[in-house]
Amino acid sequence: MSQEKAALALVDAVVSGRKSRRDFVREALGLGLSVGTIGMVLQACSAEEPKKPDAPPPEAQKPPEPAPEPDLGPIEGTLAIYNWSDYIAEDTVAKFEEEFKCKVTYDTFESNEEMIAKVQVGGGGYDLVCPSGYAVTVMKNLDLATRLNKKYLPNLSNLAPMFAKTNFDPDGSVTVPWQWGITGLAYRKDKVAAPPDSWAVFHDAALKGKLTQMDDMRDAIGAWLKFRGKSLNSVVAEDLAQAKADALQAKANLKAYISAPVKAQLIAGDVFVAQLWNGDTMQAKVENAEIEFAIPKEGAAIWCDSMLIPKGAKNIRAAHEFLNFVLRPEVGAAISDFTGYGSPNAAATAKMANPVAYPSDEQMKSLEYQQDLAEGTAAWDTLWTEIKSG
Ligand code: N2P
Repeated sequence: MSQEKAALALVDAVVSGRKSRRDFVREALGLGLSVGTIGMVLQACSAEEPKKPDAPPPEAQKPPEPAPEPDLGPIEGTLAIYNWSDYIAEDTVAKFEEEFKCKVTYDTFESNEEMIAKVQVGGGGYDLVCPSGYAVTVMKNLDLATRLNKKYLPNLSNLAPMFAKTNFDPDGSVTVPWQWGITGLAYRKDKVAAPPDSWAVFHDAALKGKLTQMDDMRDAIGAWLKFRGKSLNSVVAEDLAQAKADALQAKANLKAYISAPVKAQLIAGDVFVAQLWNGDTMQAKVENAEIEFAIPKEGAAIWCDSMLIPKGAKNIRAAHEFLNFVLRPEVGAAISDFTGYGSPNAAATAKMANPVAYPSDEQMKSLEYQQDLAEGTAAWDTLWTEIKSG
């Protein structure tokens, strides 16, 4: 059978219910279908599920009783965590290992796409990963998320109300918020004539070779959409074409597309202005007081990253214990003190000397949450490939 026929047969099997969503994802990946396409098919399946003819009218239906969560066994001896780099206090893992007698392996990634690609193929055997909001939606659609057992998470009550219910996981059934932040501009105030206040700084040829944008599709393209007053979640063809033109014009001035590791170059003075997240900028500022952070006047991305137990995780009890541990006020405060990001944990925030204040209503007007691009993902993937190779 040709690749195309095999793909069509596979889609037919999942649509008609002959194949489980999980088997579909595994086989579709084997056939080389992109994450975006797989997500689209699964979404379409849920949207098209036929109504049973004998089902009572919706108003007569009671909400389904959630099945009681089975008890988790005793804590396992190991726990595998996959998180963004520089995103935890230096002693968090050691303290957990000592108290719970559980050995932690801790790997890091630099983008949601990198993390999802690895988890999809079962790589790493991770028990906890940390997707951004839009990536939680992607992982849910790919059936990659494990339902949490809240009996083991009493410290969830420490979350600030706005993080206890997020738009990507409204009942908190698969995520525990980790940190929230903003993607803006990190700059060396001693190296630029005036503080940058616009994404247009990357079009300034006078700074050629001293500029970097993030090696992250959502952040790099999103900035150019905001620059033109568009949504950073836009999938409109003309918006994307303009973003491509703006991105390529900027690329001529860029030293590199680089994310968290740019901190060293800012500290050394090899880079003057970098697109970067607020917390990583604050970490760099600890090393060099000339580093500042600005939110461009056209607006920027705000996001909340959350911990999630991927399907296939082996150490479920240990994962729950770790989540409940980091929800303790003092542990959460130590994490945000190190990362420089905002804590979704109200009890932790109350313990911090200099917590990141949640943006005011006025500031929120120019900030926008990243959302799953759904059927627009493929166009963004192509655009990003064209920009990077252009
Ligand atoms: C970690 C920053 C991760 C934030 N260095 C990305 N949402």
